[in-house]
Amino acid sequence: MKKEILEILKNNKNSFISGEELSNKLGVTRTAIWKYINILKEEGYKIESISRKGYKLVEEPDILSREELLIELKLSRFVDDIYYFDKVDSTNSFAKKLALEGAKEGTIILSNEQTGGRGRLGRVWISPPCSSISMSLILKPSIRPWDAAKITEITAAAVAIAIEKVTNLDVNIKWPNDIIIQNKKVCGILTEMGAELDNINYVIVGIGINVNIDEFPDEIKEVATSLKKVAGKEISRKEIVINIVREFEKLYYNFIETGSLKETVEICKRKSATLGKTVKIINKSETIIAEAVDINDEGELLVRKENGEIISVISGEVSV
Ligand code: BT5
Repeated sequence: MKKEILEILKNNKNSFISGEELSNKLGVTRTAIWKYINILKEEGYKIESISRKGYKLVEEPDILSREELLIELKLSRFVDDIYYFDKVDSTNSFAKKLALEGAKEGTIILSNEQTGGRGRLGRVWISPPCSSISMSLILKPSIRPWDAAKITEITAAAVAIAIEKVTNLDVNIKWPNDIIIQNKKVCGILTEMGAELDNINYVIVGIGINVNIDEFPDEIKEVATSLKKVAGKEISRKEIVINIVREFEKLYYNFIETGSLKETVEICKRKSATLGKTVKIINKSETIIAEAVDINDEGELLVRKENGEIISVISGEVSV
């Protein structure tokens, strides 16, 4: 009911709608309407109420509620359902649990705060309350397990474009999973999957973004930045999330339906912070120093080794 009331208020933003009209439209009492209006006000929505005129939405807070996002993304082809938590250990861990219980592709999990946010290889991802985005997408693509790395690139391209659209900042992608601005990390992506030998059961894409963080802990303050720090002003988390989903679904369905990564690769190349640099590739068995020369149509990084040989890298640790 809260979602329906909010949707009507948003559609009539800055004009009054009477309690009677709301109660007729939604088939509930005016007291019930009043109760939900008060809940919305407590959440930060500025709603004017004048007797005989009704209610008018004047200002919306930057909150990532399920209702708010479902309304904004109702035309999305991708979104099936949205879970929103105030606090969770890790949205990726929660998404995995849901995926195993049968959640559909297009289920999105968001949390205002993570207490056990994870990076790759068991590393810690710091996601403080109110100022970061922690989100995970559940995907159930019919692709081969070795193609799952492409999902990371699709996500990186989508996040880069979404951040640029909302902030106008110049964003770069550090292959394969970091989004950086002015050489500092603003977003990390963690792709995990449940698969059999030749069949994927689910893919979870986790996205962590530093949006309005003012200060970072000592361990990461040299390497991390936030959108607010670079833009010099608060950035709407809601706008970023909405734009990520919109950009992601374009690139994702394009890949799923045509098998082509063309658009994603084009974005990853254009925004690359890796190409042309000397990189260190750390695999389980060896460390290679090489020059990053290209990203091929499959999204693999092509590097030239010191002996001139060019090899492709599918995923792994790459440091510039
Ligand atoms: C990543 O790992 O960059 C993937 C981060 C994915 C986080 C999302 S949040 C939603 C979802 N749920 C989760 O539990 N995780 C995902 P990696 O490339 O391994 O980088 C981790 C390293 O980045 C750490 O070892 C720190 O050095 C650094 N780091 C940690 N928190 C950071 C932050 N907030 N901003 C920038 N760097 C950070």
